[in-house]
Amino acid sequence: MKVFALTGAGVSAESGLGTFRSVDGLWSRFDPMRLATPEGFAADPAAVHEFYNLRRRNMAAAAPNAAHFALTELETRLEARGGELFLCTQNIDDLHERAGSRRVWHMHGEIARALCLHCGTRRDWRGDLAVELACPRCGRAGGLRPDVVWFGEVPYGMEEIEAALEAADRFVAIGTSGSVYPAAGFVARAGDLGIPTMEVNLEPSDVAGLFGESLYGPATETVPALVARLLG
Ligand code: BV8
Repeated sequence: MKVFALTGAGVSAESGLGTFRSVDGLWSRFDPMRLATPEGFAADPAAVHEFYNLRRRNMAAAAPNAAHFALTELETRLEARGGELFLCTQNIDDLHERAGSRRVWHMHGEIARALCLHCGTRRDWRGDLAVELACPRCGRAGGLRPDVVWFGEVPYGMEEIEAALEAADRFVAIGTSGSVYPAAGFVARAGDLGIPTMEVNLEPSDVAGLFGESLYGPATETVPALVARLLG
């Protein structure tokens, strides 16, 4: 069986990382158009670096939770049966990897990587970023940014994601509000392909009506239950 799992901030919520659209969420306290767009970075790179430096430190201090570990077990057990888990995450944290997931598709990039706008180099970067830092590759300062996909930028790996959707036997969305595209459109694509779909979330998302099934509750309870059900 091939499972396509799309995860969002809700899968990391119980690890203590903030979500975006909850009442006290990130976008209620910080303006995404000022801090998560290329224009915002060009206008005030120091403010953007401060925003991501805080989140990168929070991520380093956080630990994976039972939902992350359950998805690692699903990956291992499906592969043992000749199946596959395509784990596509909107999250920029590394909690799936730290829980042992081996193939994680970060369609919105990774906060622990940096991109140099001068030379295009991408590399792991776990410390703070700052305007005055020079790129280790080209030596120029002022061009390092978090290697994440901002609003108005093209998500990573859309061709591979489409191929994985077409090959999937199941589509599951976990911990996402279904409010940002193209990720929020994946369930509609799965429906067009005739793939059974399930929403696993704390509450109905913006696209809840497009799912064939749903399982509501905290991810640390619902995701292990989902995995047990998928593995029969
Ligand atoms: C694109 C990375 C073209 C950075 C993010 C006008 C101008 C420009 C663009 C647009 C426009 N109108 C529309 C667009 C497109 C735009 C968009 O969708 N805008 C929205 C606002 C309408 N999209 C883009 O710009 C994208 N690019 O369109 O390029 C293109 C497209 C296709 C092909 C070629 C070209 C790029 C968008 C990426 C932005 N980057 N993140 C960073 O992290 O700082 S977005 C960010 O928010 C996430 O990555 C995620 O994608 C999105 C939603 O977040 P969620 O993960 O869903 O989190 P949220 O808080 O919203 O929800 C959490 C859920 O968990 C809730 O439902 C909650 O109930 C649940 N939950 C909470 N606790 C728990 C729980 N569930 C279980 N257990 C719990 N304990």
